[in-house]
Amino acid sequence: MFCFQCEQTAGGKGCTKAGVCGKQPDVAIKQDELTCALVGLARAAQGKSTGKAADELLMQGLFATLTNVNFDGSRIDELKKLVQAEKEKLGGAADLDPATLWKGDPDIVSLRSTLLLGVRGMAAYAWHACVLGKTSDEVTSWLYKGLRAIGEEHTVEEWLGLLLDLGQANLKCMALLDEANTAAYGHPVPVKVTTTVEKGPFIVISGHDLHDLKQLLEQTEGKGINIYTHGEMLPAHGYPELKKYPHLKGNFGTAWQNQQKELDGIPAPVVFTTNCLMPPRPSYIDRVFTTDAVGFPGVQHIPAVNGKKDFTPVINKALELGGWPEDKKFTGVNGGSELMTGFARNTVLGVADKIIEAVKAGAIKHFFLVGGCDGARAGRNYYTEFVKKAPPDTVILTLACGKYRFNDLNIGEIGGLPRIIDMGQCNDAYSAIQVAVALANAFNCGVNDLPLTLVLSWYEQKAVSILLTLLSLGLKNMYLGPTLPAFIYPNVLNVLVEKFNIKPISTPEEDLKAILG
Ligand code: SF4
Ligand code: SF3
Repeated sequence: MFCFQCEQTAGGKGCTKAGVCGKQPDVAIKQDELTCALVGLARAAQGKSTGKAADELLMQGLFATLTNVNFDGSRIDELKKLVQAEKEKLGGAADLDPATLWKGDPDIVSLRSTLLLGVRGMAAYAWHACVLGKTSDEVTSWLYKGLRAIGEEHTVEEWLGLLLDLGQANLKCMALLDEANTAAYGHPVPVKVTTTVEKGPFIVISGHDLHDLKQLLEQTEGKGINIYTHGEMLPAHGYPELKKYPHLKGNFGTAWQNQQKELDGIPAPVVFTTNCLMPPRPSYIDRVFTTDAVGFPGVQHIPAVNGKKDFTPVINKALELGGWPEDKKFTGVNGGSELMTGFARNTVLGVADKIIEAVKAGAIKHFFLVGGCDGARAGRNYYTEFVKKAPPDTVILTLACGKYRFNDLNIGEIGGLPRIIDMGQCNDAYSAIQVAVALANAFNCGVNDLPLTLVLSWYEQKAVSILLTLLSLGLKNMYLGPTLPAFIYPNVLNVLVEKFNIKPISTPEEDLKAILG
Protein backbone atom coordinates (compact mmCIF):
# COMPACT_ATOMS: atom_id res chain seq x y z
CA MET A 1 0.00 0.00 0.00
CA PHE A 2 0.95 3.62 -0.32
CA CYS A 3 -0.93 6.54 1.18
CA PHE A 4 0.31 10.00 2.06
CA GLN A 5 -2.94 11.90 1.99
CA CYS A 6 -3.19 13.09 5.57
CA GLU A 7 -1.13 15.02 8.05
CA GLN A 8 -0.32 12.05 10.29
CA THR A 9 1.19 9.96 7.49
CA ALA A 10 3.99 7.64 8.65
CA GLY A 11 7.32 9.39 9.10
CA GLY A 12 5.92 12.46 7.38
CA LYS A 13 6.42 10.60 4.08
CA GLY A 14 3.81 7.92 3.50
CA CYS A 15 2.10 4.90 5.07
CA THR A 16 3.38 1.73 3.42
CA LYS A 17 2.73 -1.07 5.92
CA ALA A 18 -0.53 0.05 7.48
CA GLY A 19 -2.14 3.43 8.01
CA VAL A 20 -1.32 5.41 11.14
CA CYS A 21 -5.10 6.04 10.99
CA GLY A 22 -5.73 2.29 11.26
CA LYS A 23 -6.43 1.73 7.57
CA GLN A 24 -5.33 -1.78 6.66
CA PRO A 25 -3.18 -2.41 3.56
CA ASP A 26 -5.90 -4.40 1.76
CA VAL A 27 -8.36 -1.54 2.26
CA ALA A 28 -5.81 1.02 1.04
CA ILE A 29 -5.31 -1.06 -2.12
CA LYS A 30 -9.06 -1.37 -2.64
CA GLN A 31 -9.41 2.40 -2.23
CA ASP A 32 -6.78 2.91 -4.94
CA GLU A 33 -8.68 0.53 -7.21
CA LEU A 34 -11.91 2.38 -6.51
CA THR A 35 -10.19 5.67 -7.35
CA CYS A 36 -8.91 4.23 -10.63
CA ALA A 37 -12.37 2.88 -11.45
CA LEU A 38 -13.78 6.36 -10.82
CA VAL A 39 -11.24 7.73 -13.33
CA GLY A 40 -12.65 5.12 -15.76
CA LEU A 41 -16.19 6.33 -15.03
CA ALA A 42 -15.12 9.93 -15.63
CA ARG A 43 -13.54 8.91 -18.94
CA ALA A 44 -16.71 7.11 -20.01
CA ALA A 45 -18.74 10.18 -19.05
CA GLN A 46 -16.78 12.57 -21.27
CA GLY A 47 -19.06 14.38 -23.69
CA LYS A 48 -22.15 12.57 -22.40
CA SER A 49 -24.86 13.65 -20.04
CA THR A 50 -24.55 11.62 -16.88
CA GLY A 51 -27.51 10.77 -14.67
CA LYS A 52 -28.17 11.21 -10.97
CA ALA A 53 -27.00 7.66 -10.20
CA ALA A 54 -23.55 8.13 -11.75
CA ASP A 55 -23.11 11.61 -10.27
CA GLU A 56 -24.03 10.51 -6.76
CA LEU A 57 -21.86 7.44 -7.00
CA LEU A 58 -18.95 9.60 -8.04
CA MET A 59 -19.34 11.77 -4.93
CA GLN A 60 -19.88 8.83 -2.60
CA GLY A 61 -17.00 6.84 -4.05
CA LEU A 62 -14.61 9.74 -3.57
CA PHE A 63 -15.98 10.47 -0.09
CA ALA A 64 -15.32 6.87 0.96
CA THR A 65 -11.59 7.32 0.28
CA LEU A 66 -11.18 10.30 2.60
CA THR A 67 -9.13 9.82 5.76
CA ASN A 68 -11.05 8.31 8.69
CA VAL A 69 -14.17 7.54 6.68
CA ASN A 70 -14.37 3.97 5.44
CA PHE A 71 -12.24 1.12 6.78
CA ASP A 72 -14.51 -1.61 5.42
CA GLY A 73 -13.02 -3.37 2.39
CA SER A 74 -16.31 -5.06 1.46
CA ARG A 75 -18.06 -1.67 1.21
CA ILE A 76 -15.24 -0.33 -0.99
CA ASP A 77 -15.59 -3.39 -3.24
CA GLU A 78 -19.34 -2.82 -3.45
CA LEU A 79 -18.80 0.78 -4.49
CA LYS A 80 -16.30 -0.31 -7.12
CA LYS A 81 -18.81 -2.75 -8.61
CA LEU A 82 -21.46 -0.05 -8.80
CA VAL A 83 -18.95 2.29 -10.46
CA GLN A 84 -18.09 -0.37 -13.07
CA ALA A 85 -21.77 -0.90 -13.82
CA GLU A 86 -22.39 2.84 -14.28
CA LYS A 87 -19.32 3.05 -16.47
CA GLU A 88 -20.66 0.30 -18.74
CA LYS A 89 -24.00 2.11 -18.99
CA LEU A 90 -22.08 5.10 -20.32
CA GLY A 91 -20.39 2.97 -22.95
CA GLY A 92 -17.34 1.87 -20.95
CA ALA A 93 -13.75 3.12 -20.82
CA ALA A 94 -10.42 1.92 -19.45
CA ASP A 95 -9.77 2.38 -15.73
CA LEU A 96 -6.56 4.03 -14.63
CA ASP A 97 -3.84 1.50 -13.77
CA PRO A 98 -3.54 1.53 -9.95
CA ALA A 99 0.20 0.85 -10.30
CA THR A 100 0.61 4.35 -11.78
CA LEU A 101 -1.48 6.27 -9.24
CA TRP A 102 1.35 7.42 -6.95
CA LYS A 103 4.32 6.84 -9.27
CA GLY A 104 6.31 8.84 -11.80
CA ASP A 105 8.33 12.04 -11.95
CA PRO A 106 8.29 13.43 -8.36
CA ASP A 107 7.02 16.89 -9.31
CA ILE A 108 4.20 15.40 -11.35
CA VAL A 109 3.33 12.91 -8.59
CA SER A 110 3.15 15.79 -6.15
CA LEU A 111 0.92 17.94 -8.38
CA ARG A 112 -1.30 15.07 -9.50
CA SER A 113 -1.75 13.84 -5.93
CA THR A 114 -2.65 17.32 -4.74
CA LEU A 115 -5.30 17.49 -7.44
CA LEU A 116 -6.72 14.08 -6.56
CA LEU A 117 -6.84 14.88 -2.84
CA GLY A 118 -8.49 18.21 -3.57
CA VAL A 119 -11.07 16.43 -5.74
CA ARG A 120 -11.76 14.04 -2.85
CA GLY A 121 -12.33 16.93 -0.46
CA MET A 122 -14.56 18.78 -2.88
CA ALA A 123 -16.61 15.64 -3.55
CA ALA A 124 -17.34 15.38 0.17
CA TYR A 125 -18.68 18.95 0.22
CA ALA A 126 -20.65 18.34 -2.97
CA TRP A 127 -22.22 15.28 -1.38
CA HIS A 128 -23.27 17.26 1.71
CA ALA A 129 -25.09 19.70 -0.58
CA CYS A 130 -26.52 16.86 -2.66
CA VAL A 131 -28.22 15.14 0.30
CA LEU A 132 -30.03 18.43 0.88
CA GLY A 133 -31.18 18.43 -2.74
CA LYS A 134 -28.68 20.94 -4.09
CA THR A 135 -26.47 20.06 -7.03
CA SER A 136 -24.74 22.16 -9.65
CA ASP A 137 -23.74 20.95 -13.11
CA GLU A 138 -20.65 23.10 -12.94
CA VAL A 139 -19.50 21.51 -9.69
CA THR A 140 -20.34 17.94 -10.68
CA SER A 141 -18.74 18.23 -14.09
CA TRP A 142 -15.58 19.55 -12.46
CA LEU A 143 -15.37 16.39 -10.36
CA TYR A 144 -15.43 14.33 -13.59
CA LYS A 145 -12.95 16.69 -15.22
CA GLY A 146 -10.59 16.53 -12.26
CA LEU A 147 -10.66 12.74 -12.24
CA ARG A 148 -9.97 12.59 -15.98
CA ALA A 149 -7.05 14.98 -15.52
CA ILE A 150 -5.49 12.56 -13.04
CA GLY A 151 -5.16 10.01 -15.83
CA GLU A 152 -3.67 12.48 -18.32
CA GLU A 153 -0.24 13.95 -18.96
CA HIS A 154 0.17 17.64 -18.18
CA THR A 155 3.00 20.11 -17.93
CA VAL A 156 3.81 21.60 -14.52
CA GLU A 157 2.12 24.85 -15.57
CA GLU A 158 -1.00 22.97 -16.63
CA TRP A 159 -1.12 21.07 -13.34
CA LEU A 160 -0.83 24.31 -11.41
CA GLY A 161 -3.64 25.76 -13.51
CA LEU A 162 -5.80 22.72 -12.77
CA LEU A 163 -5.18 23.12 -9.04
CA LEU A 164 -6.35 26.73 -9.08
CA ASP A 165 -9.33 25.80 -11.27
CA LEU A 166 -10.25 23.18 -8.70
CA GLY A 167 -9.98 25.88 -6.03
CA GLN A 168 -12.51 28.00 -7.92
CA ALA A 169 -14.82 25.05 -8.53
CA ASN A 170 -14.64 24.21 -4.83
CA LEU A 171 -15.59 27.79 -3.96
CA LYS A 172 -18.78 27.30 -6.01
CA CYS A 173 -19.30 23.95 -4.34
CA MET A 174 -19.00 25.49 -0.88
CA ALA A 175 -21.35 28.33 -1.84
CA LEU A 176 -23.83 25.65 -2.90
CA LEU A 177 -23.42 23.88 0.43
CA ASP A 178 -23.88 27.14 2.33
CA GLU A 179 -27.08 27.71 0.38
CA ALA A 180 -28.23 24.14 1.04
CA ASN A 181 -27.63 24.37 4.80
CA THR A 182 -29.16 27.80 5.30
CA ALA A 183 -32.15 27.04 3.05
CA ALA A 184 -32.88 23.87 5.00
CA TYR A 185 -32.10 24.97 8.56
CA GLY A 186 -31.97 28.79 8.54
CA HIS A 187 -29.07 31.13 9.27
CA PRO A 188 -27.14 30.12 12.40
CA VAL A 189 -27.49 32.36 15.44
CA PRO A 190 -25.00 32.64 18.32
CA VAL A 191 -25.60 30.06 21.00
CA LYS A 192 -23.87 28.81 24.14
CA VAL A 193 -23.55 25.03 24.17
CA THR A 194 -23.15 23.10 27.40
CA THR A 195 -20.69 20.26 27.90
CA THR A 196 -22.74 18.65 30.67
CA VAL A 197 -24.59 15.45 29.80
CA GLU A 198 -27.95 15.09 31.55
CA LYS A 199 -28.91 11.83 33.20
CA GLY A 200 -30.88 9.30 31.20
CA PRO A 201 -30.69 7.84 27.69
CA PHE A 202 -28.78 9.82 25.11
CA ILE A 203 -27.24 9.57 21.65
CA VAL A 204 -24.00 11.17 20.47
CA ILE A 205 -23.84 12.19 16.82
CA SER A 206 -20.54 13.02 15.15
CA GLY A 207 -19.37 14.21 11.74
CA HIS A 208 -20.62 16.97 9.47
CA ASP A 209 -23.98 15.78 8.14
CA LEU A 210 -26.76 18.09 9.37
CA HIS A 211 -29.37 16.14 7.41
CA ASP A 212 -28.60 13.02 9.46
CA LEU A 213 -28.88 15.02 12.67
CA LYS A 214 -32.24 16.42 11.58
CA GLN A 215 -33.60 12.94 10.89
CA LEU A 216 -32.29 11.68 14.20
CA LEU A 217 -33.90 14.61 16.06
CA GLU A 218 -37.23 13.91 14.39
CA GLN A 219 -37.10 10.22 15.15
CA THR A 220 -36.17 10.68 18.82
CA GLU A 221 -38.78 13.37 19.54
CA GLY A 222 -40.83 12.56 22.65
CA LYS A 223 -38.88 9.37 23.36
CA GLY A 224 -37.02 10.65 26.43
CA ILE A 225 -33.67 10.48 24.62
CA ASN A 226 -31.32 13.46 24.56
CA ILE A 227 -29.03 14.22 21.64
CA TYR A 228 -25.46 15.47 21.99
CA THR A 229 -23.26 16.67 19.18
CA HIS A 230 -19.66 15.56 18.87
CA GLY A 231 -16.72 16.92 16.85
CA GLU A 232 -17.75 18.81 13.73
CA MET A 233 -21.46 18.53 14.60
CA LEU A 234 -21.13 21.22 17.30
CA PRO A 235 -22.13 24.17 15.06
CA ALA A 236 -25.49 22.45 14.39
CA HIS A 237 -26.69 24.03 17.66
CA GLY A 238 -26.80 27.43 15.93
CA TYR A 239 -29.31 26.51 13.20
CA PRO A 240 -32.90 27.59 14.05
CA GLU A 241 -34.44 24.50 12.46
CA LEU A 242 -32.21 22.20 14.53
CA LYS A 243 -31.96 24.14 17.80
CA LYS A 244 -35.76 24.23 18.05
CA TYR A 245 -35.68 20.62 19.26
CA PRO A 246 -35.46 20.79 23.07
CA HIS A 247 -33.78 17.39 23.24
CA LEU A 248 -30.76 18.69 21.29
CA LYS A 249 -29.02 19.31 24.60
CA GLY A 250 -25.32 19.93 24.29
CA ASN A 251 -21.97 18.74 23.06
CA PHE A 252 -20.07 15.67 24.18
CA GLY A 253 -16.31 15.27 23.89
CA THR A 254 -13.71 17.26 22.03
CA ALA A 255 -12.06 16.79 18.63
CA TRP A 256 -11.89 13.49 16.77
CA GLN A 257 -8.47 12.33 17.89
CA ASN A 258 -9.66 12.05 21.51
CA GLN A 259 -12.58 9.74 20.71
CA GLN A 260 -11.00 6.43 21.74
CA LYS A 261 -10.49 7.82 25.24
CA GLU A 262 -13.75 9.78 25.45
CA LEU A 263 -16.02 7.03 24.12
CA ASP A 264 -14.47 4.32 26.27
CA GLY A 265 -17.37 2.72 28.12
CA ILE A 266 -19.90 5.47 27.31
CA PRO A 267 -23.47 4.34 28.21
CA ALA A 268 -24.86 5.55 24.89
CA PRO A 269 -24.64 4.90 21.14
CA VAL A 270 -22.55 7.10 18.87
CA VAL A 271 -23.39 7.76 15.22
CA PHE A 272 -20.61 8.69 12.79
CA THR A 273 -22.11 10.50 9.82
CA THR A 274 -18.78 11.42 8.13
CA ASN A 275 -15.12 11.71 9.03
CA CYS A 276 -13.47 11.41 11.47
CA LEU A 277 -13.92 7.82 12.68
CA MET A 278 -11.06 6.07 14.48
CA PRO A 279 -10.95 2.28 14.85
CA PRO A 280 -13.40 1.69 17.74
CA ARG A 281 -12.05 -0.05 20.83
CA PRO A 282 -13.66 -3.27 22.09
CA SER A 283 -15.04 -1.34 25.09
CA TYR A 284 -17.47 0.58 22.90
CA ILE A 285 -17.54 -0.95 19.41
CA ASP A 286 -20.97 -2.48 20.12
CA ARG A 287 -22.48 1.02 20.46
CA VAL A 288 -20.91 2.61 17.39
CA PHE A 289 -23.07 3.13 14.29
CA THR A 290 -21.97 4.40 10.90
CA THR A 291 -24.03 5.88 8.11
CA ASP A 292 -23.46 7.31 4.64
CA ALA A 293 -19.90 6.92 3.31
CA VAL A 294 -18.57 5.86 6.73
CA GLY A 295 -17.83 2.23 7.46
CA PHE A 296 -15.89 -0.06 9.73
CA PRO A 297 -15.87 -3.88 9.74
CA GLY A 298 -18.19 -5.25 12.42
CA VAL A 299 -19.87 -1.90 13.06
CA GLN A 300 -23.61 -1.53 12.41
CA HIS A 301 -24.41 0.58 9.38
CA ILE A 302 -27.57 2.67 8.92
CA PRO A 303 -28.27 2.75 5.18
CA ALA A 304 -30.20 5.44 3.33
CA VAL A 305 -33.34 4.18 1.62
CA ASN A 306 -34.53 6.76 -0.91
CA GLY A 307 -32.61 9.37 1.06
CA LYS A 308 -34.33 8.42 4.36
CA LYS A 309 -32.62 6.75 7.27
CA ASP A 310 -34.16 4.62 9.94
CA PHE A 311 -32.30 5.21 13.20
CA THR A 312 -34.36 2.64 15.15
CA PRO A 313 -31.32 0.45 16.00
CA VAL A 314 -29.57 3.52 17.45
CA ILE A 315 -32.67 4.54 19.41
CA ASN A 316 -33.07 1.03 20.82
CA LYS A 317 -29.42 0.99 21.82
CA ALA A 318 -29.82 4.33 23.63
CA LEU A 319 -32.82 3.00 25.58
CA GLU A 320 -31.02 -0.25 26.36
CA LEU A 321 -27.85 1.47 27.64
CA GLY A 322 -29.87 4.08 29.53
CA GLY A 323 -27.19 6.76 29.89
CA TRP A 324 -25.71 7.92 33.20
CA PRO A 325 -27.80 7.81 36.42
CA GLU A 326 -26.85 11.42 37.28
CA ASP A 327 -25.99 14.50 35.27
CA LYS A 328 -22.34 14.28 34.31
CA LYS A 329 -20.13 17.32 33.99
CA PHE A 330 -17.44 17.43 31.32
CA THR A 331 -15.17 20.23 30.19
CA GLY A 332 -13.30 21.26 27.09
CA VAL A 333 -9.55 20.73 26.86
CA ASN A 334 -8.82 23.89 28.88
CA GLY A 335 -11.39 23.22 31.59
CA GLY A 336 -14.23 25.40 30.25
CA SER A 337 -17.78 24.08 30.33
CA GLU A 338 -19.45 26.24 27.70
CA LEU A 339 -18.77 26.41 23.98
CA MET A 340 -20.05 29.29 21.91
CA THR A 341 -20.90 28.80 18.24
CA GLY A 342 -23.26 30.07 15.53
CA PHE A 343 -21.36 33.07 14.16
CA ALA A 344 -21.88 32.32 10.49
CA ARG A 345 -21.80 35.04 7.84
CA ASN A 346 -25.35 36.32 8.42
CA THR A 347 -24.70 37.04 12.10
CA VAL A 348 -21.22 38.49 11.60
CA LEU A 349 -22.28 40.66 8.67
CA GLY A 350 -25.29 41.75 10.74
CA VAL A 351 -22.87 43.43 13.15
CA ALA A 352 -20.43 44.53 10.43
CA ASP A 353 -21.02 48.20 11.34
CA LYS A 354 -19.89 47.55 14.91
CA ILE A 355 -16.85 45.63 13.71
CA ILE A 356 -15.84 48.32 11.23
CA GLU A 357 -16.28 50.99 13.91
CA ALA A 358 -14.14 48.98 16.33
CA VAL A 359 -11.39 48.69 13.73
CA LYS A 360 -11.53 52.39 12.89
CA ALA A 361 -11.47 53.35 16.57
CA GLY A 362 -8.47 51.09 17.14
CA ALA A 363 -10.32 48.73 19.51
CA ILE A 364 -9.66 45.86 17.09
CA LYS A 365 -6.13 45.89 15.71
CA HIS A 366 -6.07 42.57 13.92
CA PHE A 367 -8.15 39.53 12.99
CA PHE A 368 -6.81 36.02 12.94
CA LEU A 369 -8.58 33.15 11.29
CA VAL A 370 -7.27 30.25 13.36
CA GLY A 371 -9.03 27.43 11.64
CA GLY A 372 -8.83 23.95 10.21
CA CYS A 373 -8.57 20.40 11.40
CA ASP A 374 -7.46 19.05 14.73
CA GLY A 375 -5.21 16.02 15.03
CA ALA A 376 -3.05 14.03 17.38
CA ARG A 377 0.35 15.66 16.85
CA ALA A 378 1.86 17.26 19.95
CA GLY A 379 2.80 20.39 17.95
CA ARG A 380 -0.88 21.25 17.63
CA ASN A 381 -0.64 22.90 21.02
CA TYR A 382 0.67 25.80 18.92
CA TYR A 383 -2.92 26.79 18.11
CA THR A 384 -3.97 26.92 21.78
CA GLU A 385 -0.94 28.98 22.66
CA PHE A 386 -1.43 31.25 19.67
CA VAL A 387 -4.98 32.10 20.76
CA LYS A 388 -3.95 32.55 24.40
CA LYS A 389 -1.06 34.83 23.45
CA ALA A 390 -2.90 36.89 20.84
CA PRO A 391 -3.11 40.47 22.26
CA PRO A 392 -6.46 41.60 23.76
CA ASP A 393 -7.14 43.96 20.86
CA THR A 394 -7.28 41.08 18.38
CA VAL A 395 -10.19 38.86 17.34
CA ILE A 396 -9.97 35.14 16.61
CA LEU A 397 -12.28 33.85 13.91
CA THR A 398 -12.38 30.10 13.78
CA LEU A 399 -14.00 27.14 12.06
CA ALA A 400 -13.67 23.34 11.75
CA CYS A 401 -12.62 20.92 14.45
CA GLY A 402 -9.25 22.55 15.24
CA LYS A 403 -11.14 25.02 17.43
CA TYR A 404 -11.50 22.41 20.18
CA ARG A 405 -7.95 23.39 21.13
CA PHE A 406 -9.29 26.72 22.44
CA ASN A 407 -13.08 27.03 22.11
CA ASP A 408 -13.69 26.55 25.84
CA LEU A 409 -11.39 29.47 26.72
CA ASN A 410 -12.90 32.73 27.85
CA ILE A 411 -10.58 35.39 26.45
CA GLY A 412 -13.04 38.23 26.78
CA GLU A 413 -15.01 40.47 24.47
CA ILE A 414 -14.51 43.54 22.32
CA GLY A 415 -17.48 45.87 22.01
CA GLY A 416 -19.94 43.17 23.05
CA LEU A 417 -18.53 40.59 20.63
CA PRO A 418 -16.65 37.58 21.98
CA ARG A 419 -13.00 37.52 20.98
CA ILE A 420 -13.38 33.93 19.78
CA ILE A 421 -15.90 33.83 16.97
CA ASP A 422 -16.84 30.30 15.89
CA MET A 423 -18.11 30.42 12.32
CA GLY A 424 -18.94 26.72 12.09
CA GLN A 425 -17.66 23.55 10.49
CA CYS A 426 -14.99 23.29 7.83
CA ASN A 427 -18.09 22.99 5.60
CA ASP A 428 -18.73 26.67 6.40
CA ALA A 429 -15.49 28.01 4.93
CA TYR A 430 -17.60 29.90 2.38
CA SER A 431 -19.12 31.87 5.24
CA ALA A 432 -15.68 32.98 6.42
CA ILE A 433 -14.63 33.90 2.88
CA GLN A 434 -17.77 36.02 2.49
CA VAL A 435 -17.01 37.89 5.71
CA ALA A 436 -13.43 38.58 4.57
CA VAL A 437 -14.66 39.82 1.18
CA ALA A 438 -17.29 42.06 2.84
CA LEU A 439 -14.68 43.55 5.19
CA ALA A 440 -12.35 44.20 2.26
CA ASN A 441 -15.18 45.97 0.43
CA ALA A 442 -16.03 48.05 3.51
CA PHE A 443 -12.42 49.15 3.84
CA ASN A 444 -12.06 49.59 0.11
CA CYS A 445 -9.06 47.30 -0.12
CA GLY A 446 -8.11 43.79 -1.18
CA VAL A 447 -8.45 40.85 1.21
CA ASN A 448 -4.65 40.66 1.40
CA ASP A 449 -4.58 44.26 2.63
CA LEU A 450 -6.95 43.65 5.53
CA PRO A 451 -5.60 43.39 9.07
CA LEU A 452 -6.35 39.66 8.79
CA THR A 453 -4.01 36.68 8.93
CA LEU A 454 -4.98 33.08 8.27
CA VAL A 455 -3.34 30.60 10.61
CA LEU A 456 -4.44 27.23 9.32
CA SER A 457 -4.20 23.70 10.62
CA TRP A 458 -4.75 20.89 8.18
CA TYR A 459 -5.27 17.17 8.57
CA GLU A 460 -7.28 15.68 5.75
CA GLN A 461 -8.43 16.21 2.16
CA LYS A 462 -11.31 18.60 2.80
CA ALA A 463 -8.65 21.00 4.08
CA VAL A 464 -6.71 20.46 0.84
CA SER A 465 -9.67 21.58 -1.27
CA ILE A 466 -10.21 24.64 0.94
CA LEU A 467 -6.54 25.56 0.77
CA LEU A 468 -6.73 25.43 -3.03
CA THR A 469 -9.80 27.69 -2.90
CA LEU A 470 -7.93 30.22 -0.77
CA LEU A 471 -4.99 30.14 -3.19
CA SER A 472 -7.32 30.52 -6.17
CA LEU A 473 -8.67 33.67 -4.52
CA GLY A 474 -5.13 35.01 -4.42
CA LEU A 475 -4.78 34.90 -0.64
CA LYS A 476 -1.21 35.40 0.48
CA ASN A 477 0.90 35.09 3.61
CA MET A 478 -1.05 32.20 5.12
CA TYR A 479 0.51 30.22 7.95
CA LEU A 480 0.15 26.47 7.59
CA GLY A 481 0.75 23.71 10.10
CA PRO A 482 1.30 21.72 12.16
CA THR A 483 3.48 20.21 9.41
CA LEU A 484 3.44 20.72 5.66
CA PRO A 485 1.70 18.08 3.51
CA ALA A 486 3.89 15.11 2.58
CA PHE A 487 2.53 15.24 -0.97
CA ILE A 488 3.79 18.79 -1.48
CA TYR A 489 7.32 17.98 -2.65
CA PRO A 490 10.09 20.62 -2.42
CA ASN A 491 9.77 22.03 -5.97
CA VAL A 492 6.01 22.43 -5.63
CA LEU A 493 6.45 23.99 -2.21
CA ASN A 494 8.90 26.49 -3.71
CA VAL A 495 6.24 27.55 -6.20
CA LEU A 496 3.67 27.99 -3.42
CA VAL A 497 6.12 30.01 -1.36
CA GLU A 498 7.11 32.16 -4.33
CA LYS A 499 3.59 32.80 -5.59
CA PHE A 500 1.63 32.89 -2.36
CA ASN A 501 4.20 33.33 0.39
CA ILE A 502 2.82 30.34 2.30
CA LYS A 503 4.66 29.96 5.60
CA PRO A 504 5.03 26.97 7.87
CA ILE A 505 4.08 27.84 11.45
CA SER A 506 7.01 28.36 13.84
CA THR A 507 6.26 29.33 17.44
CA PRO A 508 3.22 31.38 18.53
CA GLU A 509 5.52 34.11 19.89
CA GLU A 510 7.58 34.41 16.72
CA ASP A 511 4.63 34.24 14.37
CA LEU A 512 2.62 36.78 16.37
CA LYS A 513 5.62 39.09 16.39
CA ALA A 514 6.10 38.73 12.64
CA ILE A 515 2.42 39.33 11.91
CA LEU A 516 1.81 42.23 14.28
CA GLY A 517 5.20 43.82 13.70
FE1 SF4 B 1 -1.61 7.02 6.43
FE2 SF4 B 1 -3.19 9.15 6.56
FE3 SF4 B 1 -3.33 7.49 4.51
FE4 SF4 B 1 -4.23 6.77 6.93
S1 SF4 B 1 -5.05 8.36 5.59
S2 SF4 B 1 -3.01 5.52 5.54
S3 SF4 B 1 -2.67 7.75 8.24
S4 SF4 B 1 -1.60 8.80 5.07
FE1 SF3 C 1 -12.06 17.77 11.44
FE2 SF3 C 1 -11.87 15.27 10.67
FE3 SF3 C 1 -10.79 18.11 9.23
FE4 SF3 C 1 -14.14 19.20 9.11
S1 SF3 C 1 -13.54 16.19 11.57
S2 SF3 C 1 -12.27 19.48 9.99
S3 SF3 C 1 -10.28 16.66 10.70
